[in-house]
Amino acid sequence: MSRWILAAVVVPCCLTAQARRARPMRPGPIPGSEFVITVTDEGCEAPDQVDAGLVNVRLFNRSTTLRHAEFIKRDRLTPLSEVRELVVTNDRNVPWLHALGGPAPASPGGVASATMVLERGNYVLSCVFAGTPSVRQPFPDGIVKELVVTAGPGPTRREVLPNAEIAMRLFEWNFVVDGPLFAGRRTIRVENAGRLEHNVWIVRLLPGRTAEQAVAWVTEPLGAPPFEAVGGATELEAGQAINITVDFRPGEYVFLCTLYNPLSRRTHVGHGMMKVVRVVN
Ligand SMILES: [Cu+2]
Repeated sequence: MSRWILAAVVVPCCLTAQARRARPMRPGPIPGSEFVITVTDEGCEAPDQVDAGLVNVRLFNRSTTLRHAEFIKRDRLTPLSEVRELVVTNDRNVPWLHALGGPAPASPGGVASATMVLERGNYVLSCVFAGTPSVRQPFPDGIVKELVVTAGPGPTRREVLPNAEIAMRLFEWNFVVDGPLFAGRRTIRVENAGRLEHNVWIVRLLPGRTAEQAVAWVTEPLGAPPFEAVGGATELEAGQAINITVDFRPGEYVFLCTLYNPLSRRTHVGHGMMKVVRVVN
């Protein structure tokens, strides 16, 4: 039995047993619920319920490939199997699925973090391989999960994202970042100011590797990537924003939008949606 078939049989029952309600509040000065996702080659372990409002998401990548996590709100209670098919085939151009972002991507052994505002409703959480959307590959069943965002015990109020020290705007076809990037742990507000959906990968080039090689890899991910992925935001629909936290070291980084444009049959990075940034002390 292949590993993928074995995963499809074994993982769902394990995940059901391990699924739990997220802790409602974390102590200390950081507001919001804590939401921990652990991704392996066999599936994705995460809470199946969380309180509405601010949610601090951390993605631990225990798999052997780049991984990210997408929060997708759904207005219609379509069976998960149908939603899953839309997600894994990247055929998501339906008005009842809303891409609200999430942490992206983390290299194997790495962590990616994001803070989001989630409204009440029914969602799916997708932890599919963070590669070019046009690449078809096997997916274990547990890689796309149901998530319910509930009203929570406290008073209902409209939550807003905390202030961030750096702002990044995404649009067709570039990124704008306010001010220089210095080494250290930075919080970035990522906002989709464009008309189309966009994402951002933040990658640190390995020594001797180039931005052109990074672009080539996300377009056709063959072999080991020429970079270390350190974070970013998964697909955001127009007008959406999340905060991400990234640990920067001095060096050369590239911002990339890896989404696929079915009209032009090119990735957004193929339209020029990439930016090279040098991080200094
Ligand atoms: Cu884009």
